[in-house]
Amino acid sequence: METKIPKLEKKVITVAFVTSAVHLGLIAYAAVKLGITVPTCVTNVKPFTTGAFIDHGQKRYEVHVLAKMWGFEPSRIRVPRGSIVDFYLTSKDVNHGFNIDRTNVNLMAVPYVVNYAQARFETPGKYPVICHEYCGAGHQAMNAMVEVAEADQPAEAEGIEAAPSPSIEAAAQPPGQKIMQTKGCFACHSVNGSPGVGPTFKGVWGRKETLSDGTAITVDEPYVIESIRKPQAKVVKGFGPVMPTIPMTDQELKDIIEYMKTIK
Ligand code: HEC
Ligand SMILES: [Cu+2]
Repeated sequence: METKIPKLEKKVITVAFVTSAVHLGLIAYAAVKLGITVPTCVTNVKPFTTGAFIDHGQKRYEVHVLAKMWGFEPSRIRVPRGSIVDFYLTSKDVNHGFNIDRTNVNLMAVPYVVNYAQARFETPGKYPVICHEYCGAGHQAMNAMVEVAEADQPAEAEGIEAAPSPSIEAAAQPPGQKIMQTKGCFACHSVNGSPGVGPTFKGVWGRKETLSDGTAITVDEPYVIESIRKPQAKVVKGFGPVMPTIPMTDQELKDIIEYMKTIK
């Protein structure tokens, strides 16, 4: 027996086909004729920590925009008219927005994620960039500028901070200091001589210390190791036996000792 499709159902099927065909047609039209691209989260670009402006020649530019509280890196770029600019966007801290006036570029800057959009700039003029995602006290002042110049003017970018070289960064914060920060040691120990729950680490290395039982010791490696592994074994006079036993690997202990030697 033949099954007959009811008339109404045929209508519904036709309408559904026609609407989706129109929909797909419009998407194709927007992409091909209007040059609208969908913002994309790219996974083949590693999140970066500084802004960059790269001239690929032939009016093709690549901009790495780093959004941060409360500004953009670069804060201003200038490209000649007719340029095609690839914007890669990430955030250094919290979520920010990135909207370039009079373009289709409207992205979110998300930490650890790189988003991408492309813009073609045909008309000379200023294209203000704003953060359109509330990001804290300085949000309303968070902006940048894209300037489109006449074709014969050179491209340039401003406001890109030089990346601290790894060696300078490492010198600025020794591993031991980092460990003490993450383990919460500085909650009780200062490094500038100011009093705290525990003795200050300023000048701690080689310091003569009197313990609660009256014996005198010198702060050296075995004593520091014992102080950290068994905080209550020797208690410095004038302080309570309140230091917690904080788990620590041998390497972490070593790094801490190296750092403590340097706190003068
Ligand atoms: C809750 C507070 C507290 C925290 C957190 C703490 N300490 Fe202490 N620490 C003390 C107190 C109080 C003393 C002094 C009494 C004693 O010797 O136990 C002390 C003593 C020491 C001493 C001996 C210092 C001297 O002058 O003789 C060392 C070394 C030390 N702590 C290292 C650390 C390290 C490293 C950490 C982090 C992993 C840490 N402490 C975290 C309270 C703390
Ligand atoms: Cu904002």
